[in-house]
Amino acid sequence: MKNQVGLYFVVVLFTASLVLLGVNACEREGGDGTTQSSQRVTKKSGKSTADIKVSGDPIMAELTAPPYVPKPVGNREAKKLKVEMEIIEEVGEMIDGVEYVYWTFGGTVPGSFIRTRVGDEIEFTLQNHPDNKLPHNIDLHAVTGPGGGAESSFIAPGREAVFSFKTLHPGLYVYHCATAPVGMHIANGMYGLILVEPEGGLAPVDKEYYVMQGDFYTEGEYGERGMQAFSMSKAIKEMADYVVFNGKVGALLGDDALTAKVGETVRLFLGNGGPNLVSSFHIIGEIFDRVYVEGGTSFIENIQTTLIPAGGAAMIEFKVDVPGSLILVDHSIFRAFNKGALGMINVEGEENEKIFSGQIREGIYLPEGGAVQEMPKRDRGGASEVSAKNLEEKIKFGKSVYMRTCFACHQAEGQGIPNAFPPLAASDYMNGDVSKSIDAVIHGLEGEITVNGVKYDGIMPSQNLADEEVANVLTYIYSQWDNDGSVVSPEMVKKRR
Ligand code: HEC
Ligand SMILES: [Cu+2]
Repeated sequence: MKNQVGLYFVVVLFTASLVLLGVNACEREGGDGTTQSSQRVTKKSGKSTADIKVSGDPIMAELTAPPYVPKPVGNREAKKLKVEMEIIEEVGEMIDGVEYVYWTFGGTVPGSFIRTRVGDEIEFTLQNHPDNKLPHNIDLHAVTGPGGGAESSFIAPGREAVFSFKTLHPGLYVYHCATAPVGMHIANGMYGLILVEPEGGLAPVDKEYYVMQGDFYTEGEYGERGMQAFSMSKAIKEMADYVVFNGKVGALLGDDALTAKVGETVRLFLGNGGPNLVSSFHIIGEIFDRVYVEGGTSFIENIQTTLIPAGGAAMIEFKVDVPGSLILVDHSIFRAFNKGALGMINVEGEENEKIFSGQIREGIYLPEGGAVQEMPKRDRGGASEVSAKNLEEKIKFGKSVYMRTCFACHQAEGQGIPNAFPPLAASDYMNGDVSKSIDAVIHGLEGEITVNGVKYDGIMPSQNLADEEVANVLTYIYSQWDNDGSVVSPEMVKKRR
């Protein structure tokens, strides 16, 4: 926090120059914004969207925290819509055991979802909580006007600013803080989405969700415990430690996974806050029926992976046809399995063999040959991990190792994946013999094994973990999912090396 005093002056200076630049660049260009163009004319009436009249009393906008979105706009007339949003700087968890100071719009990353329709007149009140340390503002990409509202909304802690704008273009837009250093405010979580529905609303679907990707830069490596400060140097080099959906690792996993039923249509409002990385958004096990490219009004069909630029958005729609887990990833795939860009949609319902048969034939495909592979050595730069003081801490630390190393194969509840990865939940293989479990982790495991009466013939790579990490992760697993509660010590692990 010490350098934030100096930072404050930099912020003020930068913002002042931004204001100047903004005015120079945008002054008078577009005039009152009523210029006719095909995009700005409503389909129904052929009128310029700037001329749409608002009717009735002003209404308060419903704002929602991710992954939820407000009720659809539907058929309603254009209105005066009041949006009230509070900026909150708060400590949150990036992944179990790793704390981070997030700067947020509305207390969440991404910030509250705003839902409007074209022609609405929005009266935006931005409040900067008195306990915050820094001034902030908001630049909404849905705004036609200088800085997207940034200059009009620049406020110190304990103050509020009110400005208004009319939504001229339907689409899905990013909003973000634009206070200098802009990159840092965005890197700390200051972004969200605002949807401007076309006249008459979007077509109805069964489920709608709000998912936004972001990259984070911490002083410590991925998973290094404790309070982690923002790293400006890594951010400048674009070396992200975390790439996540909805602000943290696992925000859309386990109990927080999204849900749908077979036969339902799903619409995802996707955004990418950046600050740096472009997302190759993909869902393992699904093809997008429609993608509203870059959040605009035209769509393309039958898409596998869609690019979402930093500071951009996309709207995707698909029908879920078979039950199972669909996996949301950034298909720049190390981000998914090593930096956190992983989410899940659990689909419930009847199997449909015509669409997906499950397994017909089992065989092993080993492109790299049959040898057990080693995970690359992790260099912690000499930094030593904090040791667990008691059983509770062992389990807590163990869970964090599990979520970053074992989870991708053995799954969140240790249930494994049929025919590929054996379960660790109620595993008779594990509960029979602690040393066999230790061996599997430190030496890897291959060849046919039987777990709870089912044969597996896969390869588990040896995991490059310290003795204490192995002890903790196994103690965690033994404490969960109907396992026998064995406690594994670093000494026991050392003996098996
Ligand atoms: C890349 C995928 C992968 C990862 C990551 C992985 N495993 Fe495994 N694991 C496997 C496979 C495959 C087997 C079965 C090997 C065989 O068939 O011989 C297995 C087997 C096991 C077994 C014995 C069988 C059972 O179900 O009880 C244990 C215990 C185990 N893994 C623990 C772990 C732990 C702990 C971690 C994390 C530190 C981990 N694994 C990470 C793929 C993985
Ligand atoms: Cu800010």
